[in-house]
Amino acid sequence: MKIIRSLGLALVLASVSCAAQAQGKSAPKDAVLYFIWPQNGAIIKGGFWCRFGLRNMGITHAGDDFKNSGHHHLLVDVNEPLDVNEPIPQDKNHLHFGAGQTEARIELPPGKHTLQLVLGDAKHYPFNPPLVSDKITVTVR
Ligand SMILES: [Cu+2]
Repeated sequence: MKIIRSLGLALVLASVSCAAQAQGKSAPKDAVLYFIWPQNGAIIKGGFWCRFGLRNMGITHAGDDFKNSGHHHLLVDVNEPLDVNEPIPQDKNHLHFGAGQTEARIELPPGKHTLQLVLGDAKHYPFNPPLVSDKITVTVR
């Protein structure tokens, strides 16, 4: 009886650790993701160079599985929260920079837009908890 009970516990523990692995890796506690440019509230004419800042972690190509590193993603006008159990979507609102870019030329229609950076791992999963920048608002004239 005792053996069966502890076997059951072992199975529970095994499935818990599997679930933890399916989610993103954890980023270093002192990692910071931020916008170098633009700044919150910026008023921009036409296209602009968006510059991505990252402290205490490294930038790699998508697919390169190195410790404490990842690649940038820019979320444009995204309001839904990120799901750490799913890869970051790939569409016109979720831009991937899998070649290790740290800046990008961005063209947006006139009006207010929100921008947010998210670091993704080799397989495009957010870290867990997600490493994100502040969400900033810019106005394109
Ligand atoms: Cu990606």
